[in-house]
Amino acid sequence: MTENVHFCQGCGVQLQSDDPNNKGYTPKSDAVLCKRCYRLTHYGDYQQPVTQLIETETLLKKLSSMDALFLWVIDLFHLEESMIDGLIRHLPQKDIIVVATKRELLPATLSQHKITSMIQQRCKTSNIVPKGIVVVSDFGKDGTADVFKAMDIFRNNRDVVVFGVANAGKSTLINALFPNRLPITVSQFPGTTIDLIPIAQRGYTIYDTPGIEMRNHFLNHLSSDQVKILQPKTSIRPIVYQMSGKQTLIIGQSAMIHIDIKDEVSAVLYLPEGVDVHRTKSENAQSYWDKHTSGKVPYLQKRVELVSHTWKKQDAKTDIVLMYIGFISILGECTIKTQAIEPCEIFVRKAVI
Ligand SMILES: Nc1nc2c(ncn2[C@@H]2O[C@H](COP(=O)(O)OP(=O)(O)OP(=O)(O)O)[C@@H](O)[C@H]2O)c(=O)[nH]1
Ligand SMILES: [Mg+2]
Repeated sequence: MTENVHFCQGCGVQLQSDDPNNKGYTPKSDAVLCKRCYRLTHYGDYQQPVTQLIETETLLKKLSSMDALFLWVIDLFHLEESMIDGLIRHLPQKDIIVVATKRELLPATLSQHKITSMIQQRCKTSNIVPKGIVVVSDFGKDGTADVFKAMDIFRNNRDVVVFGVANAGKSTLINALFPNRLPITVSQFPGTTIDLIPIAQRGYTIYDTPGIEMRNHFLNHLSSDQVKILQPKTSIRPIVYQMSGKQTLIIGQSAMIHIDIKDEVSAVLYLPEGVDVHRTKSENAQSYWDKHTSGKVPYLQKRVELVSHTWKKQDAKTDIVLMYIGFISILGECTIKTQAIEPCEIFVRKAVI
């Protein structure tokens, strides 16, 4: 006789009562949530999964074998971080709808048209041609009707797979689409959903999936208070600096951005409130970094080496992206050198706003 196998409705893991230190543990035989999801939901107590249950390659292979409509969830504030290396190679010939979440974090003045063309442009760079783009906002309070409309048009009797990088807002979106069922566990940390969660709906199944590419995620190096700061719930207020000469922006205890300016530059900072920013003359940057950045957000518990990079500024308006933190738009002629702690990745792109 085979034992009944049950799966956690919060994260998708197989439930077990044998090993308290392993995934899926629950002391109760009739539980619907594993202990981790239970504690996370009721006490906000997050325990990182020991290892990713499904490797990214294996997950993408599994997804590619499914005959389904694919909803690719991207985080609008972290557009670059939402990209998946070789997506088209992994999911060739699939019907993909982009669902962009967290719209309310970007300025309200940014038009819907601008947002969709910004996504289209970015997809084009990666040779991705989505069937449609839907923008949702405010934890799915706005835009879910458009998601249903897109599914109705493109589903063609197939199931639906919701996928994307860790923390993009996949599970939050599904909870907003189906508010009357037991919610899937969501959290500010990447790696919350750890296996596929099938949800049977109106004659088809919609699958939540674990986040892709979450190894060495910057947020996993930070305290939960800092992660909360970096996961804002309301609009980011851009801050503008007019700069000239050789100036440095110091971001927490994570990065220094040295800007050598020809005439004048305006820098617009799209960073969550609570991220510590200090502006100084470049000649004073190192001594400020050494003496005053301890405990400035974001920071790691231990000091680590800085990685330096010099960037060629090719566009009139350029964004310096600090992965999982935010971005800084630079308008004007200058050269940019960055120094950042190892898990904080930086790169430069053509400005998106
Ligand atoms: N501001 C804002 N935050 C959101 C929105 N949707 C999700 N979030 C936040 O994003 C974080 C991740 O949400 P999840 O739904 O757990 O993301 P996920 O893609 O399922 O993450 P994994 O399961 O780890 O892959 C949480 O802190 C959410 O509160 C949104 O529309 N706006
Ligand atoms: Mg999830």
